[in-house]
This record gives sequence, structure tokens and C-alpha cells, in this order.
Amino acid sequence: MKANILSMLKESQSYVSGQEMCNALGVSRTAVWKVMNQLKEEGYVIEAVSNKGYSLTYRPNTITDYEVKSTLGNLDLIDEVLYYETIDSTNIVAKQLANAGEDRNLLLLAEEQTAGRGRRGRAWSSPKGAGIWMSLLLHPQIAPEHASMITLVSALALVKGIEQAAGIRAQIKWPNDIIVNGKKVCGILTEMNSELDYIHYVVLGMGINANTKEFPEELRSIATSLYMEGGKEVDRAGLVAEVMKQFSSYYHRFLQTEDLSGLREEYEEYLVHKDQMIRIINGQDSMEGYALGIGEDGSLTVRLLDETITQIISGEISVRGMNGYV
Ligand code: BTX
Repeated sequence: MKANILSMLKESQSYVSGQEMCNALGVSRTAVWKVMNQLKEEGYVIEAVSNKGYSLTYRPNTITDYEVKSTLGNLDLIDEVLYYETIDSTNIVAKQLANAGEDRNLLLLAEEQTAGRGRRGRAWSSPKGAGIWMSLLLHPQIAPEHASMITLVSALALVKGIEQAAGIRAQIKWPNDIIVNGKKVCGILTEMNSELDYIHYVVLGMGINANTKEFPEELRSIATSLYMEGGKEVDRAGLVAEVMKQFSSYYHRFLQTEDLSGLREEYEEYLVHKDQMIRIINGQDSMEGYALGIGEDGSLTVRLLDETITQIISGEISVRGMNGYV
């Protein structure tokens, strides 16, 4: 009900009468009044004028479930939005819910993660209040070997969402980083539970440094935020909603073919290393080549120095530009 009331307030150009809300939602005046008071306590500024009704004049920059739902509206892809003020990791909780039988698609959001995770057990810094730490629990009916492409689908949704909502042009460092000006603004961690030929679920974790003002010393040279790059605070719920809308549309296209044939061209426009020399690091070995683009299977196409063309499969290697991280 909170999300519905917020939606009505946001959509209205002027005042919404209490009676209008009661009728639309089938609840009592007292119920509406209680929600108004809760919202005010949470930092929303709502003007109440007798005979006119309520008007929303300020909303805090939060990513609560009702704030996100009221911004997102109805999106077929997501059945429910869950919010946690503090949590170990949205990926961990999404997996726990799925293992306990959750078969809906969920969006989990956290204000703070105490054990945010990157790939291969690395840590993801997820402090309170400034970032967007979220996971999508999905149940795609596709071949398990195609699931890693969901990371690339989400990378495209993230750069598009960031462009639309924050006006910042980000790029994709294949396969799972989003960068601005050579530094990481966002990371993606996709996990899967499957049998050989059947996916139980996929958890798509996305961490966006939205309004982060400062990073710990060890991350300063590689991390940045949308605030640092754009010079102004980003509306976090607006960004979540935009990324989800973009993801829903690209994901739908991906599911039709189970490959990236419909997305490749757009993806390559954002690929940071396209037409550049890169170093491909695989354990102790490293080789150099020229990044040509991506394959329909999500691999990176590289022309090596001896002119042979090779497909690099995501997850096995680390790609660097010739000078450091990017
Ligand atoms: P990754 O393994 O590619 O990147 C992890 C590395 O990135 C770290 O070792 C560190 O060097 C650097 N790093 C750590 N924190 C940050 C940060 N906030 N900004 C920039 N660089 C950082 C990337 O893994 C995948 C990250 C996914 C995070 C989301 S948040 C929601 C969900 N829940 C969860 O626990 N993880 C995902």
C-alpha cells in the first residue's frame, strides 16, 4: 500500500485527495493517514491542505522497496522487491531464498552489505547510504552453458541505465566491470545453481558506486562513483528503475535466441577495449592481441600477434589494456 500511495503522490501534478486514495486502494482514511505519517518520519515531505489533499514536495534519496516499486511501476520481469537496511550480501540471501523454494523472480536491495562479494571470493566494498547493492533472482529456462551471457546482458543494461538516469557515459570492461574514465563504477557477480541440463536459478548481483564520496585507500586508484564523475548526486531509486527496465528489455531479447545476436552491435559500442591492444592473462600465462569485439556466445574475439583469431571465454582469464587495470 505504501508503494501505491507513493505512486499516486508522484504521478499527481498537484494534490491527491485522501478520499481518492481510499477509493483507489480500497482502504480507510485512517490507513492512508498512517502511511502518510510513516512516510514523513522517513524523510518524505508531504503537504496536507484541507479540501485539497496531499502533495509530495520532497523525497529522500533511498532505495527502499516501496520507493523503488513506486518509481518502477509494473515490470513483468520482477514479481517482488525486497529491501534490507543491513545484510551480509544480497547474492547470499537471494540464494538462500531460492534454495528454500522461492520460485518467483525477486529484486533484492540493500542499503549496506557487511560481506559484499566479488568474483572468486574477493570482497566488494558496500558501505551504507551511497551505493546500490542489488541482486536479481531469476529462473531462466535456458541451457546452463548459456547462462554466463546474462552477465553481458546486465552490463549493457547498466551502461544504458547509467546513461539515461545519470547522464554519464560509462563503458564495459568485458565481461563484468562497468567503468568511467578508466575506473570501476560498478561490478557484476552472476551465480548459478543448475543440473547439467537444467537451471534451478541464477542470481545476478550488481554493485553500483552511485553517490560514494570517498573510497578506502586500497581502492582509490581503481574505483570511482557516479557522483565523483558527474559532480552531482544520483537519484538511486530512479537509477535502479532505469537499469531494471533496460535489463528487462535486453533480457527478453536474449531469451528469444539464447545468444547475443540481437545485442552484439549495441554492446560493442560500449566495449572499452574494442579495436585496442589488450593483454590476456590466464594464470601465469599472458598473451597480447587486438580486441575485435564479442561473439554471439559472449566470448571476446581477439586477433593475436601471429594473426590467428581466437575466442576468449569469459571467466577463465583477465583482460587488461596495455597499461594497468583498463
Ligand atoms: P570482481 O571480483 O570483479 O571485483 C572485486 C574487486 O574490485 C576487489 O578485489 C577490489 O579490488 C575491487 N573493489 C571492491 N569493492 C569495490 C567497489 N565498491 N568499487 C570498485 N571496486 C571495488 C565484481 O567482482 C562483482 C561485484 C558484485 C557486487 C554486487 S553488490 C550486490 C551483490 N551482492 C554481493 O555480495 N555482490 C553483488
